[in-house]
Amino acid sequence: MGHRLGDVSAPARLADPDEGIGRDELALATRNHGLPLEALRYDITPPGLHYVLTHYDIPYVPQDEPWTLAIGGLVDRPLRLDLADLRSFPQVTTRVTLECAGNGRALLTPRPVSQPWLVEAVGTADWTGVPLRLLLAEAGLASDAVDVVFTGADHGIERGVEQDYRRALPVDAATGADPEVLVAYAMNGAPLPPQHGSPLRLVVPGWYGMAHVKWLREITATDTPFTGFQQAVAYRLRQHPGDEGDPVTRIAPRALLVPPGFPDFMSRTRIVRPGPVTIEGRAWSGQAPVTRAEVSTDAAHTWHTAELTPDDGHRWAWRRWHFTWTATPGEHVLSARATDTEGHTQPLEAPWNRGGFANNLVQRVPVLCVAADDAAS
Ligand SMILES: Nc1nc2c(c(=O)[nH]1)N[C@H]1C(S)=C(S)[C@@H](COP(=O)(O)O)O[C@H]1N2
Ligand SMILES: [Mo]
Repeated sequence: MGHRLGDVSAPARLADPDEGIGRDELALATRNHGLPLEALRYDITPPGLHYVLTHYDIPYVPQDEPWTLAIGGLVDRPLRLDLADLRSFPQVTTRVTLECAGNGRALLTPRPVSQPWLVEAVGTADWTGVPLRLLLAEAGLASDAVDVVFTGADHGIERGVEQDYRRALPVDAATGADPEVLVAYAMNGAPLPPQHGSPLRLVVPGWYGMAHVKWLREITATDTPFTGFQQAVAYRLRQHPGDEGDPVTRIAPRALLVPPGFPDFMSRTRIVRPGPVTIEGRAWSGQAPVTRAEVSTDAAHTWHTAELTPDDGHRWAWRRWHFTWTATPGEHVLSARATDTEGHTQPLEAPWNRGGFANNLVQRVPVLCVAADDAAS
């Protein structure tokens, strides 16, 4: 490992002021698809509509191939567990809204050149697996462990550094009971699909996607903070290349609209008819439970309280909200905003950092209201 094919100290590139999305970004965007926003209607995202992000290749793991999860490092009893071993532990199912930390990146100016998400890097699933804290207890986690490192089976190069996909959690987060981190073997009651980490992945409720290591094959406890690429170089909030930057952790609040009406093919502008229009969407926050969703129907952002569906106990999943708008002929901009119990909410100016992480800018949805009689036939 660590074979150098470039310069890791070279920062990721920012696009020039008028530079369009490049072929390299397009190549990533075709592999890593988003949630079609109309699928925000479902409580649980149907198979295939959940967003996908994979840095390197999806490992080829035939269904009948044996898989071993190794648990080692600073533990009293290193373990090697196959899927049957994992199924013998208590099983927990948690509904979790997963969002990529890079969601919103392509809306930034200047644009960090990477996976160019607009707002659609999100999805919700019921994940089933073993609580990580039980596995670490079984292995006898040492009291001086500070980080728990998770290694995926995928391998690639990032800014010249060859590596396995690796991320760590601080011991407190790894052993916590609320949220409870899962080593998951099922998604929506079925074995994990290849693109979502078959046969095993980590699920860290409330945290941005990078923490949920897919194709999980190794868990290692360490007595020093993990300094791998995805921890110390990527996923930090930096204004300048030399900044140490705070680590990206929990999901900032966000609300999105189910696109109202119907779209214009190229511009994606939404067309609605005059009169009452139900505006609905989802709101979530990994920082604290969402308590408020608001809607604005004017460009000046006058906020109106939307109705949140009653809390159904799925703390780590998005909540539905709805609002009735009386549409009048002409052009409009619709927005929504989520606020959580700790008062975190969404900004009207994009929070910029070099990686384009955690941009939870309020969404703006252009809508054209026309009577059916006036519509082109
Ligand atoms: N092994 C591995 N795990 C990974 C990744 C990866 O590239 N390799 N990508 C991470 C990122 S950045 C995100 S956003 C989520 C995406 O999970 P999904 O594809 O199941 O939606 O997986 C995370 N886990
Ligand atoms: Mo991500």
